[in-house]
Amino acid sequence: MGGRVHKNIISQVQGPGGMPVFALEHASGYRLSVSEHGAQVLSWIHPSERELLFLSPQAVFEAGKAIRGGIPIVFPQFGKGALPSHGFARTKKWKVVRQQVREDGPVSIGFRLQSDFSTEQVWPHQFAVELDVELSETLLVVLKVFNTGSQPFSFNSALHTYFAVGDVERCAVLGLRGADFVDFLTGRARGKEDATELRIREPMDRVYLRSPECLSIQDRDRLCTFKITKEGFSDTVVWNPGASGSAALPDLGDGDWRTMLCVESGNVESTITVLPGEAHASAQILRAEVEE
Ligand code: TA6
Repeated sequence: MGGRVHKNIISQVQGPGGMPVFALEHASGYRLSVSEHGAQVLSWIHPSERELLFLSPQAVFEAGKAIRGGIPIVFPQFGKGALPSHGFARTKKWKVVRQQVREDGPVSIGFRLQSDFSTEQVWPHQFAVELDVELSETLLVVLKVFNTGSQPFSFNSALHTYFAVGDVERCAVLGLRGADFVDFLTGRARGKEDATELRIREPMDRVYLRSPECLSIQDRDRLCTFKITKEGFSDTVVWNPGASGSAALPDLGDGDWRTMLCVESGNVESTITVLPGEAHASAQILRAEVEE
């Protein structure tokens, strides 16, 4: 008697806080949910029913607030600055503009956020951002930024991906050896990564500059390897707050830092400039190799 038969479907459900959430299911058995709020992937589930993304049990689901976990969209600012941390895209309500469910092939959904009076008050540019999420045996996320105004503008962006891990101190990030980095925990001191396997044994908050397009995360606790391939994102952020850092995050429970690791494809130090009428696209593909 085989397991449950999976079909390619998209259904809309009411998520936490009453937020519209779209549930995607692929014939491979991979499942995913993404909220209209922030166009944020909240969950990505392996056919073995294992959750692959971390979503904080203390996450807040309220208009105007950021959800702690999944894949927050960072735009148009990375980190702290003139705008709220990581920009306004992840706290805005996006619009579903595309849904595609073919008999075979990926299942995909597309969201759009465009400038309005409220965004132009804080960021005086006319833009549209589109996010496409495509589920198959991999998870493809594409971020497109359109300049719909008459003046060039520059932005930073990232897919702030929270990977679910068994124990972050038993994980390693591979592929960063030789990359220059900026360490946000030591006053933006610069260094060069010399580890073939980057281990996370203390709080870490680094941006690796011009990082390789292909990286992997080995979770030796849950026997899972994540393969990350990025395009149009020049940098990679590696972040884990540790016990000390998570104490300052009310939406991250004690000890939960141990079961998450952020490896983020982004344009963090490199700023992207888009001319009027033009667009910039960037993408990441995630693949999970789970030892059953
Ligand atoms: O991506 C790393 C980082 O910039 C850290 O410095 C930390 O602030 C993290 O993002 C979370 O930021 P948030 O605004 O979501 O609390």
